[in-house]
Formats: sequence, C-alpha cells, structure tokens
Amino acid sequence: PAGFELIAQDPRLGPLMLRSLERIEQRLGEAVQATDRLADVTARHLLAAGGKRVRPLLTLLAAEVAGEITDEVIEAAVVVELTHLASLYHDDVMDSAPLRRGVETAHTVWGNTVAILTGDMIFARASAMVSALGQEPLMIQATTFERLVIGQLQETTGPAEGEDPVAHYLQVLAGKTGSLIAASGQYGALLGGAPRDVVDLMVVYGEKVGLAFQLADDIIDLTGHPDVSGKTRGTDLREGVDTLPVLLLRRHAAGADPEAAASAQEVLRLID
Ligand code: GRG
Repeated sequence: PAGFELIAQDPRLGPLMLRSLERIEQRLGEAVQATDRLADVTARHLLAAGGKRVRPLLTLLAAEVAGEITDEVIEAAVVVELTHLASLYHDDVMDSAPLRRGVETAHTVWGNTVAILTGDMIFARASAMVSALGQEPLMIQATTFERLVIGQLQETTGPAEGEDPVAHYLQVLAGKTGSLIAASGQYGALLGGAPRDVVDLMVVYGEKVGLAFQLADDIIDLTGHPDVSGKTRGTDLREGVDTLPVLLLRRHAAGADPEAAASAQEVLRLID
C-alpha cells in the first residue's frame, strides 16, 4: 500500500477518523464530476492516482482536538484537498514534470492547455464549496490562494540581488506549501468550534508543519526513488531551483573544513 491507503491503515486513526476520511473520499469524487466528457476524465486522473490526503487529515485532527468533526469540517477538508489537487496540475505544467503520484502527468497525456484548464476547473469547484461555508472561510481561501501563487512566483524569480538565499527559500516554502497546510488546520479549528486563540495557534502550527513537510519533499526530490515517491528525481535541479539541501551542500563545499568540503563536493558531483 502507498499514499492514502498507508495512512488509512495507521492504527492510531480511530473509527471516527476513518469514517470521516471515507466521507471525504466520496465528496472528492463528487466534486470533480464534470459535465464535459474530457474534463470528467482529466479531473479524475490525479485524484484516482493516489495521494496521501495529509491536508484533509490535518483539518480533521484540528477539528477533533479543538471541537468536533461537523459536516462543515468535512466540506472544508474536501476544499483543501481540491485546492492542493488543482495546484498539482498547474505545478506539473510549470515544472514540465513527467510523473506525479506514480502516473503520467496530465499535461504529458493531454497537453498543457487541458492540464491548466483542469486545474482551473478543480479550483473553481473548491471555491464554490468554500462559499457555502461562510465569509471567514472564503477569506481564508482567497488569502491562501494568493500566498500559493506568490510563493510559486518567488520560487521562479529566485532571490533578489544581495538577498540571503536561505531566507528566500524559507519565504518560498511558507507561501507555496506552508499556506495551504496552515489553512487546513485553521479550517478544522474554526469550523470545529475552537476559540479564536486556538484557531490562531493552528495557523502557526500549520506553517511549521508545512515547512518541515516541504523540506522533506525537497530531499525526496534529490534522493527519492520514483517507485516510492511517484515522481521523477531531480526536478528542482533541472528547473534551476536551489532548495535548502543544495544550498547547504554548496555552503559546505566552499567552507573552511576540508573534510566537509570534500564530501559536499562529492555529493554535488553526484547530483549535478
Ligand atoms: C491553482 C490553487 C492553484 C495554485 C497555483 C501552482 C501553484 C499556484 C502552486 C504550487 C504549489 C505546490 C504544488 C507546492 C508543492 C507542495 C507539495 C509539497 C506537494 C506534494 O504534496 P504531497 O506530498 O502530495 O501531500 P500527495 O500526492 O501525497 O497529495
């Protein structure tokens, strides 16, 4: 088992969590249904391919800790996964990635136009669902979307002249990954009925989880096996994106400690 199946088998998840995850899966399937024959196939493509459902799980956990798992919490969990899904369609076009979740990416099969429009449609579905949850969730969604886009843009432009590349990298991560993971916890706490200070705390917590999560993802990009990660290796290097592992290796390679410099240079040779 991989991805969602693996998480769903975790013995720490009680029956309520498992039931809720099943409801989310069903709602996700309904949410990507399209009247257009092609869109119906393309929108299902990545959803059916797998994925860990980490963000909806965080929404559920935040709601369980802070209050209760209401119908609105389930809807919000679907919204975060749909937003994530939409961003994957677009991200794979931007990175020219051949593989995602162990299957060929949508743009590889149907071309860039179809992949971008599929992401747009899924994002529209997420927006429609979140609008039924009220004004505050709608604002969270809008802010998160903007942060996703800005994070992605900052990654593309790279650090400004004289800017510390590590500080820039952390800023990119906070936007492109931390924002949606933070929103996942925020939705759960808010709609689960938590008091304001707990909701705010979930945002801080989510940002940090997001940072750790993306750091791990960047290491997987360098070292992960496609059979396990479902992605090809070295996308960031190919796209000229300097992730933290590479920045640190370069720093060590140019550092004063000759032993550390030699081994860092060796690793850089291997991955370049
Ligand atoms: C259309 C919503 C929208 C956004 C446009 C393209 C873009 C702006 C943002 C890209 C953000 C992005 C793809 C960040 C990477 C996040 C990341 C760590 C992805 C991998 O997440 P996992 O490991 O994947 O949770 P699975 O497949 O398990 O769901």
